Amino acid sequence: MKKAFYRFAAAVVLCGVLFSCKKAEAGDVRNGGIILGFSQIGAESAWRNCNTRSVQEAAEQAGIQLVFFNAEQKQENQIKAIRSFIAYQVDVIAFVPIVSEGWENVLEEARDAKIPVLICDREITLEDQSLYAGYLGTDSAEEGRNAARYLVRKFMDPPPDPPDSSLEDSRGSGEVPSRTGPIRIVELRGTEGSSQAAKRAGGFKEVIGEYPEFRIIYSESGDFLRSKGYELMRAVLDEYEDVDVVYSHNDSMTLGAIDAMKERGIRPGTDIVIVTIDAEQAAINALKRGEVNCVVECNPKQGPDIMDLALRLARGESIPRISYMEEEVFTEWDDLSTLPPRGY
Ligand code: GYE
Repeated sequence: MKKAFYRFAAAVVLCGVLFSCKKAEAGDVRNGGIILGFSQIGAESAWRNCNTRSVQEAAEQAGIQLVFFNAEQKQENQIKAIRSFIAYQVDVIAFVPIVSEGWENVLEEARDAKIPVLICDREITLEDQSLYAGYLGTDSAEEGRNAARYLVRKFMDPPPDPPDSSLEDSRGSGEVPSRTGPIRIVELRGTEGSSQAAKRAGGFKEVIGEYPEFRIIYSESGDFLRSKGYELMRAVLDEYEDVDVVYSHNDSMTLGAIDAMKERGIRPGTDIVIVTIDAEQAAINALKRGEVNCVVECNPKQGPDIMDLALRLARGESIPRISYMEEEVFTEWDDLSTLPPRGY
């Protein structure tokens, strides 16, 4: 009963927020005076929190009235939020689809209300592609390919040991763990049904599948959560004697997996090679300590680009169908001393 009351209260607050915002006059569009409805999926990782901050700060910078709704990892909450944005007739709707499927009906309602929609971060699967104006985010398939390319280099063609022995002290020896038989890979996948999980797995397999020496012995979803990364890694270490590699779809799960390894006296980054995606500060710090071997960047700082695209849509301009963020790959062989703070 209490929960229902709190949910109702939250809805009342949300409506209050929506109706307290003054509907911008069309003439305000030129100086950014538009109203943008933004549905965020939650706060599941440091990456997500940085993504949220980037959107909120960029909206303020651009003078855009932001109606922001956190869906707490539930698609139905995102659909409710989008319907609220339509009811209030915001100028533009932007959202991060927590999963790829199940958006047709609400996007048809947005189209009927003549409100343009921008898809952010995660991708969406639709028969009628005209239901949204464009996508801004990261190339998850390429992130998966880059993770695999690192492993190919690590196990097939490792660079010579660094001439500066101090580098070895500060990080993993760079040694390739001795083993017999296939290179056994454990994959910690992201949220089931999300485009990131599907594309990071697909891109990875596309490259690693070219090399019979590699074998994925275990692949489960940790839902991008540190706690689940820890649980899955404990289960893996109970079940499998020899794990050579952990490929994790995000740093939060990687940090949980490292906790589980350390509990068993396993040296992350040395006994088990670790490749992770996001490039949170904690993962870069682990890379510097030699506890992680490769960090593939997934750039969360999408706010300024989202606002630019939203303003163009509000002016009735067309936008690119796909816009990707710039991203890098950091490995144990790189000089990380000049890397600026990650900010997440
Ligand atoms: O990798 C993860 C977050 O959608 C790219 O979602 C994002 C992913 C990111 O939970 O940390």
